[in-house]
Amino acid sequence: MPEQDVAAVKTALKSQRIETPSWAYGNSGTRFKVFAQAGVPRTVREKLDDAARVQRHTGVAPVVALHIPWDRAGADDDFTALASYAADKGLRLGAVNANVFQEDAYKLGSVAHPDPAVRRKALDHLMECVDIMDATGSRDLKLWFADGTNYPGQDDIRARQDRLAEALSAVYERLSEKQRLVLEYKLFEPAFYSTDVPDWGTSYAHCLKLGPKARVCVDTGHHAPGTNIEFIVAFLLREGKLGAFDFNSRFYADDDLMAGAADPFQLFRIMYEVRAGGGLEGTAEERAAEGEGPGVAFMLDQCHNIEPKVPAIIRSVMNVQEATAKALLVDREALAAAQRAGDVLTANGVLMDAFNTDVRPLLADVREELGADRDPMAAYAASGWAEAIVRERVGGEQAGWGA
Ligand code: AOS
Ligand code: ZN
Ligand code: ZN
Repeated sequence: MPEQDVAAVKTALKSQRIETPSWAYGNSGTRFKVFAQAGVPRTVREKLDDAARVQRHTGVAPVVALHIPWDRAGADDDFTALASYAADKGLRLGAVNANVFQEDAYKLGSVAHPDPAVRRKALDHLMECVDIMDATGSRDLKLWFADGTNYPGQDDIRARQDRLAEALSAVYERLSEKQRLVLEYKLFEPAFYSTDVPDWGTSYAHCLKLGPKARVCVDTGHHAPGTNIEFIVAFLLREGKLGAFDFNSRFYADDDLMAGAADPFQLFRIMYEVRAGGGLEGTAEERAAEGEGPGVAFMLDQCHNIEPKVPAIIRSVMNVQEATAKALLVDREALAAAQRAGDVLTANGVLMDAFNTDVRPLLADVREELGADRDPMAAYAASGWAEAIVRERVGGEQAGWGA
């Protein structure tokens, strides 16, 4: 590869920002059991301390997504102070994830609930999340609704869409010009008959009506098996409606395993479509700048139930980077020529050549140039952090998935 091309690939890799989820640092589990790990954060600040380690070793993960109420900032809920704490650690606070699924009131849904009092309660929480975004400087409000029904006839599917649209529109109006909402879809679970935002088309249709500050969030674990996620990505980017990823791996349903662990080839195909759609262009600042800008947020949304959490997150960041590097190595000119010529095998070969390239040495150079570690996993293991947190973090328990 010519030297100037290598330089361009490195520049793109250095400007990528991978956002880690605060909840991945805490205890989580399956519906059967939460296996508590020693040394997990007891406070949101300790989650940021762990995130700072991930950033120190990788150099591309300086953003941390929050979850409200799991990440209450403290007795006084001072999110401005939390943002400065993050800044002192070389981090910034990212997407604010709302939670309208963990209270008894939400048994039959939140913003689509048949009872207006429950809808009001849910909307109040979403508005509070925007207040928090004002304090933290976060751009994105991430909305995932557990709303749906378990039985045919349980509720009116069309009326639920009307209620959902009403809430979304109220939240949209509350956003500043620099803020966005990203609407996540999920095929099923916890609802098993109908889900109110089950797929990208539903999310897209709502976002289109809302306006330019509303985008779709693609969680890679939220589709039927066999779904071509890269097609969804290509389509949404083309329409200017791809807002964010929740990266994770799945073998069966919403497994929330480490990104790139189950199917690195799929992650590569997704990242190739991101690249082809212009999602890797510009500087990190340009992409993070404003509500109506082009920025796609590369977030992780995963739970580390049996593996140690900080290195699992480091591994996930590296896996996303590897897929990105391979996507950037695709020889677009050769690919376009083969496609024009209808040369199926050559076109496929161009993609496979990039996928089969060992990008680890390139990424080691990128990290070194960023002042991070060539081998983040080894550097973390040698750092003593894992032992220190077990020694120091005694007592206390942070709320989180299943905890
Ligand atoms: C739930 O299945 C979704 O993936 C959510 O994005 C996510 O896990 C949640 O927002 C964390 O609160
Ligand atoms: Zn998600
Ligand atoms: Zn999920």
